Amino acid sequence: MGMHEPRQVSRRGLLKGTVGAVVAAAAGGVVGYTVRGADGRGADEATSPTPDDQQGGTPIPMSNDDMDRAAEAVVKAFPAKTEGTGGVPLEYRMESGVRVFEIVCQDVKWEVTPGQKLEAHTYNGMVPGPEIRVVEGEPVRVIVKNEMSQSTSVHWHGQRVPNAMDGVPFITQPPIKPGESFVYEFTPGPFGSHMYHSHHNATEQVGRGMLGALIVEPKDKSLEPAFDIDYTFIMNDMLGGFTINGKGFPATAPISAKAGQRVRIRFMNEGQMSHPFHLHGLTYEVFARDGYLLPQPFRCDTINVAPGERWDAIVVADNPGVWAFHCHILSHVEGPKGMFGMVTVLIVE
Ligand SMILES: [Cu+2]
Repeated sequence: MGMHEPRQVSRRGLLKGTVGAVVAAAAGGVVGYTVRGADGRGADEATSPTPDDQQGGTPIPMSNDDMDRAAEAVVKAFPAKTEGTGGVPLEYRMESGVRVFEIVCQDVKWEVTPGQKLEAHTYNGMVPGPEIRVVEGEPVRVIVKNEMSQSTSVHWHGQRVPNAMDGVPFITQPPIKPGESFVYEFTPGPFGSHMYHSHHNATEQVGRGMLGALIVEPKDKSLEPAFDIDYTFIMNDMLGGFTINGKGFPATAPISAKAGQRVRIRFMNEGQMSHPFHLHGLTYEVFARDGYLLPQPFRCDTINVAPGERWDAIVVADNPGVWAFHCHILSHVEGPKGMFGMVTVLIVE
């Protein structure tokens, strides 16, 4: 897909050294140009995604009316139906006081936007992998079976696990070869919003889907601020381009709240670029970074989420409407054919 097509190579050559997005007026209409790399990484960046021609460097000759029609059509298509939902809570069983989870690493086709079915590496066939929810201090066992054609491993990102459970091949364990299993055991902590992901051939394996949310609830729930609804946004920027929870706009999921509700949003970045998430019309109260409570929560409307980081915010739904909610690196979200990638909405009813 995308990044391997010759079209992309010529784009990179054409635009090498160009910075930012350019929309140039041309005789007889408007020619839209978009350039990846608004975050400074440049147009020849090798691992960068390009889900379709909306964000590459090829000039798209479009009349103004055509641009408006395309922008309207993609918004009207939202939320578009695609096969597969990621981040589904993972069931567990109790064995002698231990919460036991099972994960199978599988190669599947994953539909990122309608009709865009791509080769993915997954946990239990979904992107992101299933949400693992545990409680601080209550032991867990995760049995990982590898049914892929590549070796793999699982790293518990943000957890203070015993060294042998850290999931880094040749540093703490041998790789889990195809057909093999590995059993991870640890006692969760610190609490907060954490992640799990492959630590083997990770550019490809994490890029193509081997990531998930590891949510550690505090033993003492009063330590975290109160909330009514709990949403997780995991960002990635390889498989099918710029995604929230494994989907690109218009297939991203809208989130909603009733007036006055306190909405918790857990931002997690499993991608290779920073993604500053901007919420229209409302305010974040950011209270934790990487699970750790901030000494003083702060307010803002744009929170930069660097690769590997997690940020937790409360949004008080005090302004009714359908509010755009998106990464503010514009080449990750909007081009001449309208919005794509890391865009969703927060509906306040
Ligand atoms: Cu972004």
